[in-house]
Amino acid sequence: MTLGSRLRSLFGRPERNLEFFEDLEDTLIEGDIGPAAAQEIIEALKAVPGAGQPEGLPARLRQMLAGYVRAQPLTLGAAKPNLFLVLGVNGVGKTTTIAKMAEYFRRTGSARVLLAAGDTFRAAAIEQLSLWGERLGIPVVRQQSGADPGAVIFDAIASARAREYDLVLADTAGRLHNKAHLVAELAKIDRVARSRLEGGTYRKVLVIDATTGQNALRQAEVFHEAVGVDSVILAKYDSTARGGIVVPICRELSLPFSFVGTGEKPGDLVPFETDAFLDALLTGG
Ligand SMILES: Nc1nc2c(ncn2[C@@H]2O[C@H](COP(=O)(O)OP(=O)(O)OP(=O)(O)O)[C@@H](O)[C@H]2O)c(=O)[nH]1
Ligand SMILES: [Mg+2]
Repeated sequence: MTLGSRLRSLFGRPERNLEFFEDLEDTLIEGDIGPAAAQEIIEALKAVPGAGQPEGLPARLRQMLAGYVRAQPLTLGAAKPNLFLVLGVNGVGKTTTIAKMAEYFRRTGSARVLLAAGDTFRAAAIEQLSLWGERLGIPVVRQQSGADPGAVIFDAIASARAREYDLVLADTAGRLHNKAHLVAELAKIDRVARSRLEGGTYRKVLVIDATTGQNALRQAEVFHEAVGVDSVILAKYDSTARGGIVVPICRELSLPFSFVGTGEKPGDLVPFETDAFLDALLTGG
């Protein structure tokens, strides 16, 4: 059951007693809101005058959740090229999200976009990105499988500068199971990126999969600690309305969300907006 449908049945109960608040807390925790936020919310809701009355609590709950959620658009600076380095564990939707972002920035900002095949590790990752490039008519800077991802991104920045591209979207491999290696590799890419960009906006963008729940918080912690994440994208917020994990990521790590992925096609990416997110979270399903 989705958080939305569970909340609907809870709020349909006539009583606002201890049991109601306990069940509400459990429901929020099971909805990935996290125990700390759930507890804060319950305390605050109980303290609302007339909390025993059936009315008013859904709106107050929504208001509290809105207070945790941070939305911040990803935007391009005037200096070229800008670089968005796309991070995340295997299968969350990095490569697809890159294709969608390319399409988004081209459509909304007339940006000239270049893709960098920085996932040189997974078999077929370079081909997958190249295929997106062909479909969208967007060039892809690539080297052979197994190449140094830092070198690929170095090349991509040089190429973007020479050809006056606005934005480089760089793919990376998501090897969370080998944390030491991941940290070392990302630190190296990060050094290359910072040393090669001349004033362009550089953002490290983490993709999480809305359907994975609590695990996504752990992923965000690991990547944030490793290289410092600037922005998070919530992918796969279409099939289920599971997305409560946004709350602890914003609350505990102070990270903002920039986009929501809502499907597998290039157009299936929209800017993250708190109201739309909460509509889907609280009333979806
Ligand atoms: N429904 C849905 N599917 C998505 C979304 N984003 C990505 N996918 C699908 O999720 C699967 C994995 O996407 P990829 O983009 O290959 O993920 P990745 O993180 O690059 O994966 P690796 O390269 O293996 O680490 C693909 O089947 C995508 O089509 C989304 O927003 N909604
Ligand atoms: Mg990929």
